[in-house]
Amino acid sequence: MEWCQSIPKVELHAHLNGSIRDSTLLELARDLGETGVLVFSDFEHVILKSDRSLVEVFKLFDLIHMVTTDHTTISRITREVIEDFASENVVYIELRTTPKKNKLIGMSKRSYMEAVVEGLKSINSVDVAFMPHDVDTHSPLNSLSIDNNCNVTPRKRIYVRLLLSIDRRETTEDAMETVKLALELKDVGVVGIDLSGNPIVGEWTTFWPALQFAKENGLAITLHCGEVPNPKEIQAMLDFWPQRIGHACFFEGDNWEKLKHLNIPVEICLTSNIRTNSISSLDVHHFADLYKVNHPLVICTDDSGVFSTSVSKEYSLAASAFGLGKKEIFQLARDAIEFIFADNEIKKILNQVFDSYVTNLA
Ligand code: 6MZ
Repeated sequence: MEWCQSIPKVELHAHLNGSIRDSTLLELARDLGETGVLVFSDFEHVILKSDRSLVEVFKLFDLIHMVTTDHTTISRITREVIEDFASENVVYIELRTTPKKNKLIGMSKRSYMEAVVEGLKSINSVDVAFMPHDVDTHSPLNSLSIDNNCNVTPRKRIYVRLLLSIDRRETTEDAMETVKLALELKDVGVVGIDLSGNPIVGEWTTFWPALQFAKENGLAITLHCGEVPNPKEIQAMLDFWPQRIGHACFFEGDNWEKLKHLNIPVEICLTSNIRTNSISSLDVHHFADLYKVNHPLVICTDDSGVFSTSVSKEYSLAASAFGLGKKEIFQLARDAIEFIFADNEIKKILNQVFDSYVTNLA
């Protein structure tokens, strides 16, 4: 686990509101409890529960969203989530979040995203490079920081890109609004679109026009795909040919073969799949089959807060469950660079980061 923490890592499937620290959630809920908006003890009970079905997870998200409604909180959780990933040596993250509207507090999808960007700008404990032009101005490797006692320590650097999520509860118009916003926010590091939300809600045909529009306009797409058994939808999603998919738990027959044939990278979220009972145990997890045939894979957290996990824990779990050694784990972490949505310049930088880790060990 310690070793998994020490290596550089790439996180490509992390939902902002699923990655909040428990301590922050409880603090926010306590504040709202005091104003009578919610009953704190009910909230505390749900937050600290460790095993949840997929249905319960989505009820929990509704609760989380109740306490993270305002702009200031969105900026705060963005800051904390990025600090947490950077602290375990995640060197590149694509953080995804669903832009939300709330007329009561004057929040639009755009102002929600501006709050996310404010959160990124407010981080000073680590170097955060999220604007596309940051690439030219930063050296790829850790910089140095000097404290009041003149101690020099390397400062961690994390490259951040954003994915805007379409929630499966949304209409075609809502989805289109998110895609247009993503196009407008490319200059602050938005690189793609995610389709997520409760997999038993909504129809693929509702989201297709917006996703197609996104694709035509150069945004990369990742879809939550096969989180529940729905072969028709899985087939339609594969026909759409997204750049990546998340989960892929309930693939069978032709769809499974097609996934392999198309070589679409899969974002694997081990703890999430087990905790939501999508997969009964790691012994039967599809990671093993895909890994065996060299299918492109990336290990991710999904919701590090909700599932009490971290990227390091997920790698450590993969190592023990599938018998992978340090060499294989390091390669797995490094291979993820190929599947990021940011441009080749960033890929080059990330390769240097991994190279320098190896050089420093030698
Ligand atoms: C599908 C998920 C998810 O967008 O408010 N989300 N969607 N499957 C999952 N696996 C368990 N985990 C999270 O983050 C929370 C939202 O992300 C999606 C859900 O829509 C959830 O409401 P944001 O930052």
